[in-house]
Amino acid sequence: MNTETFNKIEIMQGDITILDVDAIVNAANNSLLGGGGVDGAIHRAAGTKLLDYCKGLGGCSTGEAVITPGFKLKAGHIIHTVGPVYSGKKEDAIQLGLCYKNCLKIAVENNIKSIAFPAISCGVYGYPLKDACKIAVDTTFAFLKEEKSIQHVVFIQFSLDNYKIYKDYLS
Ligand code: AR6
Repeated sequence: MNTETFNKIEIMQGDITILDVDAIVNAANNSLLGGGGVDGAIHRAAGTKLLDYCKGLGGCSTGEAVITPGFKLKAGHIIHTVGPVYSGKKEDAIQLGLCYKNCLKIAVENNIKSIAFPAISCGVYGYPLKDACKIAVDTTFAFLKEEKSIQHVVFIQFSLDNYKIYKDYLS
């Protein structure tokens, strides 16, 4: 597995579902009832109790986040957020920034010290990875500057190309 550390921030290449962190983030949809991509992988790895639990949540708006137990995952929690479907408009960036910020806020509220993010919106939802990477990293750095309780943030990329984009930006 490729990995590199920049202070509290670590970038990795691999599968988010196997990470041993306090919380992993799911790039979900508004229904929270599962889907493809990282959402599908997380539901498969966490087991069917996750879907049962999500059915009781009543969905999630774009840019917001909700927390559930991790069930069968090593991670104790899953923070589900819904990224924007990329449209090329200014609001995309605002909503994507809110996803990162709201996940980090929920993490603090739940005493989570380590959290891993996939590239929210960068699969089915079509967000260009370079732009999304900048938003993810800048929003997280700004948050960590103000809020000291989170010790470790992982940005995990499935593909080597995406990993390199994060590595270049952080370097
Ligand atoms: N570990 C880490 N990253 C992953 C994994 C994994 N196991 N699997 C995929 N990725 P996507 P979105 C990467 O499409 O664009 C779902 O159907 C993937 O390569 O999962 O926010 C939901 O239900 C990509 O870089 O999420 C929604 O309907 C990134 O995760 C919709 O897709 C995000 O890709 C959300 O679309």
